[in-house]
Amino acid sequence: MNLSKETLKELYYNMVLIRHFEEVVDEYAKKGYIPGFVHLSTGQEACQAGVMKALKETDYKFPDHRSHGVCLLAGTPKERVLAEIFGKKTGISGGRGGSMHIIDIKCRNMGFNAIQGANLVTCLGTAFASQYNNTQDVTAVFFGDGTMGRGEVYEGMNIAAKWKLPILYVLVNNRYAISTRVEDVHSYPENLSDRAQGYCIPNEVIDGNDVIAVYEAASKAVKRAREGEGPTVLELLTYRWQGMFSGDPAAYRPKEEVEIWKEERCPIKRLREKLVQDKTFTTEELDKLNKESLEEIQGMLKYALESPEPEPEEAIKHVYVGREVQGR
Ligand SMILES: Cc1ncc(C[n+]2csc(CCOP(=O)(O)OP(=O)(O)O)c2C)c(N)n1
Ligand SMILES: [Mg+2]
Repeated sequence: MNLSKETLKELYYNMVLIRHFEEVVDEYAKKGYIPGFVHLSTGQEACQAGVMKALKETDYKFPDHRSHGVCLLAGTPKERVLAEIFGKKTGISGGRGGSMHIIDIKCRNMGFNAIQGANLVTCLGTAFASQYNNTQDVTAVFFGDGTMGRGEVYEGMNIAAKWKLPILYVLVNNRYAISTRVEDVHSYPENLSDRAQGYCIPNEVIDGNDVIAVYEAASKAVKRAREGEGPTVLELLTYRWQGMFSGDPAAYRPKEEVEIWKEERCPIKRLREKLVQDKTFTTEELDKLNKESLEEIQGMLKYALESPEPEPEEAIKHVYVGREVQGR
């Protein structure tokens, strides 16, 4: 695939945007501004930016717990994504969802429900609706290597394969599930996605830190799904730089391992070097994009900090209760 300068620029910009966004979220979580757990995707930017570029706004997105980048690129006003993480009234879920439940049905970001693997079952609904209504929209679902051990994954894949549903499975294999290494829990850890072949679903294992490779593979799988050829599993090999959550010291990982991924395999550094080497962009032009992304994030931060807290009575809105309790 010959990528245009505009596409490469967008891929680069979106990766630096996600990187700086996560840095701000980490900083404010540690300062105590953000309620609840925060799972950061620093180091995994190519997976999110590459896949999202292959989708259109009407495609359904099922993020997981580590998907701020997906929510940021789904078409939602970005400041409302950060405001949601801050639990503010102006957040896209009214501050009720927080980091893990950023939902925007208008942009077809279907949110995450916190049960690992459940999104691989609920995503059958939107995929079936697209097929039934012949809309050619695709459903993309994100999940991790640890989640690959959950039963729902296989229940979902069986139906998706049988009905040839338009699903893009994005298996983000970052080598760890909390503190557990892939090798320690999976009986066949080499290519986790090979299991999909048992359901006649094709899979591809991709360097998840190469945004161009991710974008190209996702585009191919999305095209396949749109044309009625059914689901594909993309396994993206990557690494999370941070611990399981903001504040986790991650002492279970060898220091040298983290250093290799940071220094030698950074997805942003990698694209940057390629773009300069190919003379697509100069370092000054890329620095300017970096600066622009920081400015955009400062705008989001100002909005989130200045936004009001939700009113206490808002807490019981959208909560299902029985008739007699409601009538009280
Ligand atoms: C059914 C279920 N079991 C356990 C948890 C707690 N939990 C949250 S994230 C996580 C690890 C997920 O690992 P992985 O799928 O590799 O994703 P990563 O955190 O590496 O992005 C666990 C066990 C959960 N949310 N749901
Ligand atoms: Mg993992």
